[in-house]
Amino acid sequence: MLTLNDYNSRIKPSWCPGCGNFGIWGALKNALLKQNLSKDDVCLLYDVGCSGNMADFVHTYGIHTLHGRVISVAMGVSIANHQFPIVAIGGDGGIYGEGVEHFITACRANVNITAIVHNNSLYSLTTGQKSPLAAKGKKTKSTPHGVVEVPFQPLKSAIIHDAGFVARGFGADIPYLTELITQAMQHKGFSLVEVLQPCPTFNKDMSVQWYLERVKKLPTFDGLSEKEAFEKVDEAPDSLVTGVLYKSERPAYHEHFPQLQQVPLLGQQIETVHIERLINSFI
Ligand SMILES: Cc1ncc(C[n+]2csc(CCOP(=O)(O)OP(=O)(O)O)c2C)c(N)n1
Repeated sequence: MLTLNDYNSRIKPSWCPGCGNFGIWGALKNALLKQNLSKDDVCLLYDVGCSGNMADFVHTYGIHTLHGRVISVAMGVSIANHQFPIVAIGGDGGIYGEGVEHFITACRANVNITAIVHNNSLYSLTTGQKSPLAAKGKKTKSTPHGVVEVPFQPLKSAIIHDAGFVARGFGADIPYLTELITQAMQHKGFSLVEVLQPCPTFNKDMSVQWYLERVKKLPTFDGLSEKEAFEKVDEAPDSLVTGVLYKSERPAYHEHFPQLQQVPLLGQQIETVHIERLINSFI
């Protein structure tokens, strides 16, 4: 009989008191338990950041990757074994900044992974520089006169590129986030769960209270049309929509390859590779 404690490592979280990462950590473990996945039944991959530090606090199969690279490594794991539940965890800096090309590729490819993006609108591990989601004009350590660029639009980008499942949650609403992560993991194809999270240490003007006044839940888990989803997203920052914004039933990446229908790549008989012949073919 699995319990939540089975997912804990021996290391206690080192996040600041009040960090939104605690809620995401709790919801993720709830979602694993709800699906009856043991530590050997799932692979969690982590980016580098306060978010990625979760690698130390969770006890499952896992890989702590490089900054900005969690989605690309997760895609590789998925191509090797698309039947295995795979979750990529990272911050808005890593996934939407340095890793943005991998993010868009995963949406386009509809590769069978779930990405959980800890969105605190900042680089937190490196103590508070702007991220691609920092609002125009926001003063941060690296932008003392205010951010010049308009923010990246991850939810709209995921929808435009027809990702399988696009949702947004709030780190302080653990039961709702548990449901969103569970549904995302069950959905075939690329699933994005972006999570609004306060960073009480470096992003003081976006407190839990600030979020509580703005976060609005969608009434159902059915998903919206592209047009409706865009309209909801555009209500920010006065209203921050949470819930399942969009679902697409198009085939996942691996379903385009007949040779993967029966057995994943990992289980296939691969003929002996003559490495010299292979190298010579490139010369
Ligand atoms: C290739 C590379 N670039 C930059 C860094 C420095 N670095 C480490 S964490 C980080 C930002 C983390 O911000 P985010 O991804 O939003 O995660 P958070 O800490 O907010 O959870 C940066 C720039 C690095 N370690 N490696």
